[in-house]
Amino acid sequence: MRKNRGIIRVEQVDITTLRVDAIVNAANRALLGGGGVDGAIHRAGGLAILRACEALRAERYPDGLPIGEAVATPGGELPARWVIHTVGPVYDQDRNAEALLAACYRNSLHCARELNARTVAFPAISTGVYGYPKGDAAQVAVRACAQWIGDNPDALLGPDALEGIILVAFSAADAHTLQQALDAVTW
Ligand code: AR6
Repeated sequence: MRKNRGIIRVEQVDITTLRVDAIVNAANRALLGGGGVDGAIHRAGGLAILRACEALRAERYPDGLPIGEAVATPGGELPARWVIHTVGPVYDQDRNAEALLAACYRNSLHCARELNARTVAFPAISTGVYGYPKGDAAQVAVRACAQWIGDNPDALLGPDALEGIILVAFSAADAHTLQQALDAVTW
């Protein structure tokens, strides 16, 4: 398992600038944009993302995307090919916030594999408007990704093998928090 450690890494960057196969969006259940990283992704990706989200709402999620689930749209004008939209828990409102946050990471990675994405980048889901404490959220993120890799060894094989999971920090302090969690995880 040790050789798999390098797959997960931390980068301090604006996620909308990343030239990866898929970036994950910390969306809301309506899937129609918002503030924070969601707003930044829709602004940079253009109307193609919004139109795809509207179609998903109409055809698959009339009541909104459930918390913890994930669904993909094209990346529009972003350098990333795909955007995987997931909805994190509101920390002091949703019961089982930890399990729901872990499900966001797990289901987004499943979605990335269905797209044959080799590189996928996550923002720190729920740690902004939704109020999840950053240190706790970093631990959940790192553990969920490490566990997913352990549970899905086939994802690391073949021509479309998963090569990188980037945990994106928007500030130096957030990068430090994520790196500490990554260094501490045992797998
Ligand atoms: N690149 C990377 N990370 C970013 C960027 C960026 N461009 N912008 C913000 N972050 P938030 P949530 C970080 O609030 O807590 C929206 O209105 C930010 O520093 O975007 O899941 C949605 O529509 C923070 O660490 O997402 C929902 O209604 C992290 O992204 C709601 O907010 C997540 O902060 C979702 O709230």
